Amino acid sequence: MLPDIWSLYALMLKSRLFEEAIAKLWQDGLISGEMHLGTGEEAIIAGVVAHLREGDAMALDHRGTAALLMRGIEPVLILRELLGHPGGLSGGMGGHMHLFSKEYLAASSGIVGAEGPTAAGFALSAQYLHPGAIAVAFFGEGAMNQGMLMESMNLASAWKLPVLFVCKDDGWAITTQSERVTGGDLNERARGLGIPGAKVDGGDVFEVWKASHSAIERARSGQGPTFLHARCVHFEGHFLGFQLIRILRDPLREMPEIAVPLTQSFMRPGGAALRERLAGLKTVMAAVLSTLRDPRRDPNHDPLRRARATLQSDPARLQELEDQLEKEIRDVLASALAEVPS
Ligand SMILES: Cc1ncc(C[n+]2csc(CCOP(=O)(O)OP(=O)(O)O)c2C)c(N)n1
Repeated sequence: MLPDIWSLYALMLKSRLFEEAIAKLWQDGLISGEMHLGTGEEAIIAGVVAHLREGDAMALDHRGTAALLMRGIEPVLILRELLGHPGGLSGGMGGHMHLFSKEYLAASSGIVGAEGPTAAGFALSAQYLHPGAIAVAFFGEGAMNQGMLMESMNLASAWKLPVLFVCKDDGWAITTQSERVTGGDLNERARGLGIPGAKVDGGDVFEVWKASHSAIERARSGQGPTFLHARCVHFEGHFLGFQLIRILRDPLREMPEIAVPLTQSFMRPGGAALRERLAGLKTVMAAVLSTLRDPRRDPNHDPLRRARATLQSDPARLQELEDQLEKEIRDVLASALAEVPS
């Protein structure tokens, strides 16, 4: 079986356009609070979600919007939710981190690692009540250091639960570089629990599609869980307005904001010894300089760009698809905003 390249690209592009619209609403102040987008994860989500069918479940993290949209949930319901409208997916009370759909058996949570128990619970119920159905857990690599995810993977293995554990690894947990706080190799860790693992390029939707195809077939046929480790890049950093990303994009504007308070605290009389101050300064400068080689600066990591390159042989069809999806998202936006009091 081969993937349908056009429909995978359509899923990814729709999600990107939708999240770009969300970013604009957030920047305009219409969405309050933090906003974690999944831009950069589209190939992972599309490559997995394309295999789901009725009765399958999804447990999502704080970047759940793309998966819900790709699964088929009405985008207007999601937007209304983010806008705090009572007609939203969770009655306007959940916001972007607490999105639920009973119809599609999907639940998101802002508690890092909670995707593990949620997916294992869905899968346990499927094993008894709907054999052949499966559950997917999407989480970041930071969640791999959370106990409850490990406990769920252990039980999923022991009970041969039909789960696909998908680790979307961008290398960062907010401002912590995950390699500094992670022991060993994540696939080895899964294997230690008796779960076979695969490493894939999370920017390549076809690779993700192929790996998740066999993992999901394995789960459907009662052979138990699989762990998929997919590297990706979060182009917006941890959340919208993330300072390191602002520095990457506009260093001349952002640097004075850092340099002035940094100089003031360095020069302040009293307090830490000069040696300690210099060490602190060195750490901050190293963080800023590391942004020069940051993969988030490189558009070649963009999964959409990579998928699009494979479709260039039919430019007319590509244009038609892109125009149609842009119109669809414009209409969604207009319809959600029409109900928001100005
Ligand atoms: C149990 C728990 N601990 C800490 C946090 C605070 N927190 C929110 S997001 C995040 C980083 C998660 O990193 P990762 O799992 O790699 O996901 P990413 O944000 O990179 O997609 C942390 C520590 C939380 N929400 N829940």
